Amino acid sequence: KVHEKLLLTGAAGGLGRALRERLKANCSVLRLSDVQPFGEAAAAEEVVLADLADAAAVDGMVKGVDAIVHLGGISVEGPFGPILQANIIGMYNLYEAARKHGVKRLVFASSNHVTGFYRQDQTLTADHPPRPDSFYGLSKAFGEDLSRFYFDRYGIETACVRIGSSFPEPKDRRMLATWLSFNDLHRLITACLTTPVLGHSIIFGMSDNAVTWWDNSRAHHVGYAPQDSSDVFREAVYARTPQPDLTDPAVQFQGGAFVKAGPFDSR
Ligand code: NAI
Ligand code: 15L
Repeated sequence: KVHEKLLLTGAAGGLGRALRERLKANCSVLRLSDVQPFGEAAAAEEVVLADLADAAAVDGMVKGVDAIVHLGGISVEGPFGPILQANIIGMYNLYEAARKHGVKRLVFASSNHVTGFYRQDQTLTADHPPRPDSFYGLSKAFGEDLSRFYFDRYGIETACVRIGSSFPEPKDRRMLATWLSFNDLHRLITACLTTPVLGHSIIFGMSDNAVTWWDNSRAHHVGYAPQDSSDVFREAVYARTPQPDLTDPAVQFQGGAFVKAGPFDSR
């Protein structure tokens, strides 16, 4: 086991639940955290409930771990207030705690919505500037910059994984390009946690899909080799979904429906 104690935030969420068993192979003890209760700790597990917006709670959550997989936060578009608390102030609290407690490596669940306003006929590398499609995407862009600052200033390494769409199966035509299987997600996180020199890396979280908008050539040092592909679902997805309307922004842009969300009157 490479890590003694690994912290997984967002453990009650969709990806947290998918990774709970898988990540046991990566560490001796898996500390699970979320703001909402999700049951008891099993053997070789710890459970710590914490709101990411609460600095003292986050400090306690981080103390004693040697690496962090950070999935916690608001995972969809919505009013700015909750995103500010969980994703922006939450990232600051997490990295301050990591700095104080000597955590040297994190994997941050960033999102394809950092670059959601690029068109679907553009292929991006990690060198393309962000073009967030939402308050949510903006908060992930902030998280990428914040983690880069903590690397440049304090040497804390982070992999910003711009997850595409990680669900059991691709749900629509867009997800044929963006799909990331749970097993590939685990492979990617494992690669980020174990590669000798990670630095501050941005990597697109996708399976080996034939249609893709992203090029991971800036991240060969991570050593991620996807083994799944959305291609096996293509026929079924085409059969159950309508012909795309090419004038629809959700079809033109990589972010899909996120590019049309809002506006939100309340904060
Ligand atoms: P999810 O919404 O199912 O899980 C997120 C978890 O974070 C929830 O259990 C929620 O209770 C927790 N959380 C929210 N606010 C919190 C706070 N203030 N303090 C502590 N915990 C809080 O989302 P999912 O799908 O599991 O995604 C996990 C991460 O991956 C998220 O950061 C999301 O933005 C990112 N991501 C996921 C993608 C996907 O396809 N599933 C795609 C791109 C990014
Ligand atoms: C995300 O960032 C969301 O967390 C997830 O729920 C999906 O909407 C995904 O992006 C996507 O773009 O499909």
